[in-house]
Formats: sequence, C-alpha cells, structure tokens
Amino acid sequence: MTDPTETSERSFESNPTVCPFCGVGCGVEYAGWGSATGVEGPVNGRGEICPKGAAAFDVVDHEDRLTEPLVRHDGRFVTAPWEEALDRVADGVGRVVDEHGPDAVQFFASSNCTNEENYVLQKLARILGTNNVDNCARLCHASTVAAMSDRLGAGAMTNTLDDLREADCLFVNGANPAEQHPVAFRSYILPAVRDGATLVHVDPRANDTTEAADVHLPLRPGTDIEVANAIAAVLVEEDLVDEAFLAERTTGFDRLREHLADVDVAANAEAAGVDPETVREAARAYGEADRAAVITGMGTSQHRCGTDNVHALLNLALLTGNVGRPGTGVNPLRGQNNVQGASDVGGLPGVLPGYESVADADARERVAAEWGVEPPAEPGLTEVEATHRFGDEVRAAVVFGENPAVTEPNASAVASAFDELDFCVVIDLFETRTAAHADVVLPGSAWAEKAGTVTNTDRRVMRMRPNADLPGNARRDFEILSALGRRLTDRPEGFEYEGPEAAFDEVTRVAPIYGGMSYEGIGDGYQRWPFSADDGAGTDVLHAEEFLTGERTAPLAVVDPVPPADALDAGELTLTTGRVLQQFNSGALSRRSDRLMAMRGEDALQIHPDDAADRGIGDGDPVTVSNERGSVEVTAEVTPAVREGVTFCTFHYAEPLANALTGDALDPEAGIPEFKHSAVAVEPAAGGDAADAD
Ligand SMILES: Nc1nc2c(c(=O)[nH]1)N[C@H]1C(S)=C(S)[C@@H](COP(=O)(O)OP(=O)(O)OC[C@H]3O[C@@H](n4cnc5c(=O)[nH]c(N)nc54)[C@H](O)[C@@H]3O)O[C@H]1N2
Ligand SMILES: Nc1nc2c(c(=O)[nH]1)N[C@H]1C(S)=C(S)[C@@H](COP(=O)(O)OP(=O)(O)OC[C@H]3O[C@@H](n4cnc5c(=O)[nH]c(N)nc54)[C@H](O)[C@@H]3O)O[C@H]1N2
Ligand code: SF4
Ligand SMILES: [Mo]
Repeated sequence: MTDPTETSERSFESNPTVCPFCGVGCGVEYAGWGSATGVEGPVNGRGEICPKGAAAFDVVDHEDRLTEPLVRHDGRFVTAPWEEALDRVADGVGRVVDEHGPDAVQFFASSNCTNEENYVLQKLARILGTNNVDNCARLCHASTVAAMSDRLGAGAMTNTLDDLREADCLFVNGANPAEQHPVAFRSYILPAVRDGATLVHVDPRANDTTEAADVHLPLRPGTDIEVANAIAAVLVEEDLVDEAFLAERTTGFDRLREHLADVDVAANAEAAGVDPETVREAARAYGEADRAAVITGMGTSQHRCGTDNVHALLNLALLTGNVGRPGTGVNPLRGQNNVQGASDVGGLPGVLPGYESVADADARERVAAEWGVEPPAEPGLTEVEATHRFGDEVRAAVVFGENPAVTEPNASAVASAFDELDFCVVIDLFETRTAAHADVVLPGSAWAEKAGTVTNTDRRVMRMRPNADLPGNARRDFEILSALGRRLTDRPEGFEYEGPEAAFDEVTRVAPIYGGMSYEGIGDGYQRWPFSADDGAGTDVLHAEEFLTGERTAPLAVVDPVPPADALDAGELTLTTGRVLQQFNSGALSRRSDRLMAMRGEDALQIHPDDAADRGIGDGDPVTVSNERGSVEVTAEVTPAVREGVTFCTFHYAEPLANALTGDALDPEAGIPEFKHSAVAVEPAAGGDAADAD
C-alpha cells in the first residue's frame, strides 16, 4: 500500500533525529503514515517516547504550515517572493539601525531550534553591533542559571540522567517530571524510586509526580525559601550536615549557621502552609541519604525571587556534601529540546558563546579573531526588558521561533507593544499570535526538515537529521538566518556557510565548552560539555575536585524570604500556572496535533472544592478569572489536588490567554517573570461557554 502522506509535493524518509519537544532529547524518526516513532537514542536507549514524541510529526505536514513569505500590504498580509520579503527585512531593520542605532533592534533566539541556527542569529546581532539577543530561557531557568553560575560556575545539571538512577533521595522542587519530562521520569527517576530512593515532592499541587512521592510538601506558591530554609535549619539542628565537605569545599558556614539558628521551623512551615513534621521528614530523607539529588523546575525558578529560591536549594546540597558525586547535585530539567544549547552558543544578552561575559575583553578578542569584528562590551536587553521598551528605545524585533505575545507575562500588553515597533519580522512555522503583529513573516523549517545539533538537559550535544523536505516555498531556518546575516551586516562573508556543520565547527572554536567536538565525533551518539578532546569524552559529574568557577570551594549563602509581587485582596485566590502532559508551551505545535488535542484539548483551571463551593462553581463550569491586568474565561476543574486558596491554570493557548493575568514583576538578578504567583478573583462566568479559538 502507498503511504498517503507521501504526496507529489513532499517526500519523507526515516532518519534518526531528536524529538522537538522537551529537553530530555529522545531519539525519534519518521515512521511512515504521517507519524513519528521513537528510535533508540543516547537518552531513550530502548526507543521509548511519550505521547508528545509520538505526535511530533503532526505539525510537519499540517495544513496550517506557512509555505510562502508574507508581507504586510495596506494592513493585510499578502504572499511575496523570498527576494522581496528579505529586502523588506533588510530595509525595515536597516532603517531602524540608521536612525536609532543597532541597540534599537531586539533579537529573539529560539530554544526550539538548533545550536547552529542560534549561533548564526546571535552572531548576526553582535556583528550588527548589539548584544540585544535573548531566548526563552529567560522565562524558564534564567534564575537557576544565574544562581548556579554564581555559586558553582555553571548553569546546567551538575549530574546526568544516568547517574540519577544511583540516588538514594530525589528532592523534586517545583517540577513535575512525570508530565513534563516523561522519559526522564520513567526511565531514570522511577527506577531509582523502585530501587528504594525516597522521592520528596515540593509542589502546591498533587500531580502525577506526587503519585510516586514518599513525602509531599504542598506549599503555598512563593514560599520555597521558607521551606528550604526550614529544611536547612533541621539539617544543622539534627547534625545531618557533612562536616568534612563543609570544611574542605565550602566557605561561609559560620554565617549561615548563625542565620539558620534564628529560623523557626514551625513558623516557616506555617508561613508556607505545610506541616512542620513533614518538613522534618523531608529534611531527614535528604540529609540521611548517602546520595541525594535535587531536581528543580519552574515552580522554583519562575518567581521574582527565583534566583534566591535556587540559592536556598544550593545550600541544601552544599551543607550535606551532595555535590560532585554520582546520584547527587542540583539538576534543573531544561525546557525545550534546545534551551540548553540556545544559551550555550550565545543566545543571551550578557554572554558570548560558551558563557563568557561580553565584558571580558579577552573573550571578545577571541570571538573577533573568528568574526573579524569585536562584539559590543555592554550587555544587551533581556527579551522581557525589550518588550517593555517597544516603541521607546527598541524599534525593531527579529523573532525567531518564539511566541512572546502568548508566552510572556502580561501578554495582552506585550501583544499591543508589538504594534509600537517600526518593524518586526517573525520566522515561524505557523501564523502565530506574535506573527499577527509582524510586518514580514518568513516560513521556516520544522524539526523534521533540518540538520544540525541540539543540546539536551544533561549537556549532551546530539545530531538532528532531515526526515522530510520542505513544504511549498518554506526554507531551512539555517539558510534564512544566514541570508539575513549577509543582507543586514557589512560582513556578508561571515555568513557564507557551506552548511550547519561549518557553523558547528566555528562554535567549537569560539565556545571553549564545545572545544574539540565534531559532527563525526558525535555520530549517532553524543558529546557532552565540558568536552575534552584529549580523552574524547565530556565530564559527566561536574564539580568533583573543584567547582567550574576554578575554585576548590563554593560559598554558602544567606537567603531571606521575599514576598510575591501581587498581594492578595480579600476573597482573592493565588493563581499559579504551568503545564499538562499533552500540551506544549504556546500550543503552536501541540495544538495542531489531533492526537494530542484528542487527549486533552483545552486550558483548565484547577480549583479546590471548598473554594469552588464558596463561589458556587461546579466541576466543568465556565469561570471568569480576573485581576487588574485582564480577564479570561476557562473551564473549572474542581479537585482537591490543588491546595485551598490556590488555583492552577495552564497557559497553552492564545485564547483564552492565561498570560493576560500574569504580572510584570521580574527577578532583579535574572530578569525572570513571576509566572507562578498572581492574585486573581474567580467567579462563575456570566453565561456562555469558555471561548476556545486560536
Ligand atoms: N507536556 C509538556 N512538557 C513540557 C512542556 C510543556 O509545555 N508541556 N514545556 C517544556 C518546558 S519549556 C519547560 S521549562 C519544562 C517545565 O517543566 P516543569 O518545571 O515541570 O513545569 P511547570 O508545570 O511549569 O511547573 C512545575 C510545577 O511547579 C508547581 N508550582 C507552582 N508554583 C510553585 C511554587 O511556588 N513552588 C513550587 N515548589 N512549585 C510550584 C506546579 O504546580 C507544577 O506542578 O517542561 C518542558 N516539557
Ligand atoms: N503563564 C506561564 N507562562 C509561561 C510559562 C509558565 O510556566 N507559565 N513558562 C515559560 C517558559 S518555561 C517558556 S520556555 C516559554 C516558552 O515560550 P515560547 O518559546 O514563546 O513558546 P513555544 O511554544 O515553545 O515556541 C514558540 C514558537 O516556536 C515555533 N517553532 C517551533 N519549532 C520551530 C522551528 O523549528 N523553526 C521555527 N522557525 N519555529 C519553530 C513554534 O511554532 C512557536 O510559535 O513560555 C513561558 N511562559
Ligand atoms: S520525553 Fe520529551 S524528548 Fe522524550 S519523547 Fe517526550 S517530549 Fe520528546
Ligand atoms: Mo521553558
């Protein structure tokens, strides 16, 4: 029989590549008949995948794919030939640079796209003369990266998925890997639990991860520091600290001990809304374990005190000597399939490829030796800072594979801000809510149409290989970005790559942590950073003898609780937001999958039965959730899984737009938004069903 997806216009073939969704990085390939299937990869050694991986091909041949460049003409989009569209971009960005300078342009890099593509994009920004380049790691683990880089010298998993299997205690703080990183959960975390490891889950909701937990701390959103400090106090009080490690590998213990002596465990537990005995139980499970690993996610990072939250967790690991050995460490599970790599290769405003500060003259010189131009020394704007300045000092945006009009906080305001720009180009697969505000939309390539590399959550660089040709006149992202580099900068020769491999070779020369890697060396497997060409391997467990700061010791930190930005008025509930298994981020990909939509198709608001009863809300009722920033209508899911006083909403769609409710407060160090705490009023909707259009 012939495969009905093989049309005269498109051809598909099976080639091992990497799943386009989460940062676990499972091997997948085209399986025929319009589907993807798991293939044995470095992470999923048995070819196991989750429902998203299985649905990955649905977007590739979706009828909504952009297949022609679009340019705005009298307020409406019309299709245009590539030359005309690229000229419009060169004119639009060029005019802003001429009139306002290069710092009036903001570049959005893409965690959904390859290292090579992101490297070319940040090179383009920097050769143009601005460090205004950022990626949605800003909305995600920016705070984790800030705290971990500061204390340990690297903002990435200290350990590997493999060695987590050796842990005796898994302390999962503000993450729900059972739903968000399913293969990491099933193939690495659950086996450890089955072997006897104690799982502690710190999360205001009971979810699929909690089902495997021995200890659950359902804290109030925004009280992670209270909980972590109480645990630290118990560790000291009950003598569960590692004296030898403290003496040899840390500084500042006396100061921290003094601070913790003033921490009242019962009072902190009360502030967090948890049982003090359960806090002690969690502390003992962590402190008594031979190997204890912290796993951390968005519940920790997405607060205006996100960096401090992570500092408080780092204290636990350092107090107990749980760093530098297998089965230990502090392990952020990264978001998209290449959020780690997009940052590694320089898609951040303050650092060059390989995380060297833009302020470091030697690092700039090393880059200049390769590029022929020195990048600017002043850090650029983060993407949230930039959208707050649209129409003022920022006048143009180049948005590559991101959907900020849906995913940034206070998103209605962000969407309007896009209209204040003089010029905006979006490179995407679909006509997203953000694209609706652009002057030019360029049709890029989906995961199955590209070659390159991505870096997964445990620092493994793996190769992507094409499984499909392009729909219509869509182009490979790598070629689009290289073409923009040739048109927008005065160094066109810097963007004449023979292909992604040539760009990767350049990355290995510019970014020391990738030094010595090659496509050939990666092959069907991986190379892990920090890589050493001498032994052909990367470092699995970081900080074993010394920290990546170059120091033998890391400092302990005194961390005080920080109240959330939104204070609750009488009758209001705390809104926290997050994800479900079957949907992915802004929904541009997952929503176009019939398979995923059939499993779970709409954003819902979890609300406790008592809060629902107080408001006359029944399960399945449409409810209005509102605050001073906006109002959305969603369906209520009445459930005791969420604690009283707290509601949880997913943010996967442009309509209803959950991010209309989230606020502008940012973490002062990392600039991460407070997605996990807003004050809202919840009431039955005034008649009518919840809206559900794209
Ligand atoms: N299915 C699916 N998988 C995904 C994604 C997706 O959209 N869908 N997105 C990918 C991306 S980009 C990312 S970053 C990861 C994120 O993966 P996770 O970090 O697991 O994602 P979230 O659901 O945002 O948040 C995790 C948990 O934090 C809890 N939480 C809320 N507020 C607080 C708080 O104040 N303190 C604590 N301790 N916990 C709190 C929530 O109840 C939630 O269960 O997932 C990746 N994988
Ligand atoms: N309320 C709330 N908001 C949040 C969060 C939360 O927990 N709560 N989490 C935040 C987090 S952790 C993140 S990471 C962000 C995610 O924010 P975004 O990065 O903006 O969201 P995505 O949906 O991952 O992807 C954006 C776009 O990339 C496009 N795309 C995918 N693959 C490709 C490709 O290969 N080429 C091209 N050219 N385009 C492609 C998709 O079509 C989509 O439009 O959301 C943040 N927003
Ligand atoms: S666990 Fe993540 S990488 Fe693996 S198949 Fe699921 S979404 Fe894809
Ligand atoms: Mo993320």
